[in-house]
Amino acid sequence: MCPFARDRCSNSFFVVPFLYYVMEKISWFIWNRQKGCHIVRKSVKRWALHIFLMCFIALVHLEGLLAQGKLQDSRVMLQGFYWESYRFGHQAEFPEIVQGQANEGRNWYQVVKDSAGTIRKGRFDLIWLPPPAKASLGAGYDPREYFNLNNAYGDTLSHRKMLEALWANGVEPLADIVVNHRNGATTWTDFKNPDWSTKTICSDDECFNSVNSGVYGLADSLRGNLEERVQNYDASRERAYAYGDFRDIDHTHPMVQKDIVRYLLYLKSMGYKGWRYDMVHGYHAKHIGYYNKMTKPTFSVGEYDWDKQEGQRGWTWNTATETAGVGTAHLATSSSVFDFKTKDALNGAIGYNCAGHANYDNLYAYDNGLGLMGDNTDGIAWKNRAVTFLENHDTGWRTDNDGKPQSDHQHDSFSNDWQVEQAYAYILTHPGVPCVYWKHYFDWGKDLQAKIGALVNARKVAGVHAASALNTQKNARTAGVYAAMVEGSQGQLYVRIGGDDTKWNPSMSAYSNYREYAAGNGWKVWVKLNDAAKNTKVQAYRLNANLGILPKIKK
Ligand SMILES: [Ca+2]
Ligand SMILES: [Ca+2]
Repeated sequence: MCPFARDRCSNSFFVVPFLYYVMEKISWFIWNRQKGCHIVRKSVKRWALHIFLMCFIALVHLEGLLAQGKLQDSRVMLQGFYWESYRFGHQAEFPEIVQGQANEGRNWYQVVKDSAGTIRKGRFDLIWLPPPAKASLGAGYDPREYFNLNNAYGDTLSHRKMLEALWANGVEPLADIVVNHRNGATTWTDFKNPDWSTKTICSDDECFNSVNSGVYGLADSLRGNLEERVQNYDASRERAYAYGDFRDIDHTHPMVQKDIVRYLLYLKSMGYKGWRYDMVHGYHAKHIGYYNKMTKPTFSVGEYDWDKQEGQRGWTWNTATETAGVGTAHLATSSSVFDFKTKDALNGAIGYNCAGHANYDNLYAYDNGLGLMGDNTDGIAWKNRAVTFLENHDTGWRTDNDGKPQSDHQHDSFSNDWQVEQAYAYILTHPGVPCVYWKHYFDWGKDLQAKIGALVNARKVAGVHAASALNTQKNARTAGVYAAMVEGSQGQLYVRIGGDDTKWNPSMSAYSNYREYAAGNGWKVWVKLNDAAKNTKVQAYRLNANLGILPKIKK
């Protein structure tokens, strides 16, 4: 779709002034050669201006087409926080982040800012950051003021400085957009900044049926519409999800739509490039299409109901900002969605739920991958829009404010040994856009950090992307391990999970001229590049360039 590589497109605002500069120089050259010929200089100057304007319009249009990220996306994401991150810097309330871990005083935005160089070296392209709006002292999923970016993770200044550091290190920041629901400023429904009336609350919200809410039994005329019908894309539910903890927002209300677009544009001016939408089963997919069309994120991903893969497909399809495409092409302007099923399948095969006995045979499934990234329903390559991951802030071990584990979060989905290594060896070599969890990369030891880094490097060197073709290896299956050849744009990547080289290595499937790129506890990855000269040694993929200068903050 885009005639340029992504990096060049995203730098168009530098390319265009450069073209103008070149034309200016040419006009100077002509003027100097024909001294005094102001007519020639003027005419060349006019042409330069015309070309400048044409390029500007064309490139702005291309930026728009790139919204949500192109198909065959080759970017890799990092989740830039975990459940306890908001406690950083709040020493009075949280002397310890968790039991035994002192609260050193830096707020979370400072922690991320200080880590920006390491994120770049890990070759991450995208970072999903926590909800940016003012909320209660917690993880931020009860937004109170959208136009106040001073929150539990840090004040507005440290917020901005973190985004600057990420741009300087070539990492695109994604904001966590919580707009299914809102919290009042002081009561259930007194929305401030922006100020919204009860008419923006879905009429079936719990507040209208709760005697202590202050709006119990409020007249229908003062409420919003019912939660929208979504059966056309998710047969498992009649209407969008209503969240019991906070006020469900009516996205059909014009003021809501207008203010959400304003909020997203404000975040863009702050330095965010894209969106991670929270709880998107809570309102109709078409609103995501509208918000994305109006704000042109470079990447968009939604958290749809975890075990509803059919609903995830339907939601993704209905978020498209342009609906002209047929089949997989329709997804070109769609949002991505988190692939919870792949996480669950890996957990059952090589994670906590396998009870210490890996079942590599389960990784073969239907020989097309797992979960949404292995889904080809209706002949569509859904993997293009699947964001794979192993853990997030809502899953695995996590604690209450007293630092003790929550009752339903007593263990991680993958332990810090062969389990997490082998699971990353899977998602970082397979289709989908992989998302690495902060704790795994930064807090689980230098050895795991280096292994994740080597896997990301191998993926990028081979040119593996979200839609890469997957070729599972039958001889490895017979030997009791998992192996696959994944087709990248620059060559072939081979991965074995389980056992050792005697069980499977690429030569056993008659592959040759490959080189080992990464290895760990019961897994190995090799790459063979199309450019044979590059197979003489392990290649290091280039590090991302600076993203430029941040825009002015505009509310
Ligand atoms: Ca509610
Ligand atoms: Ca809702």
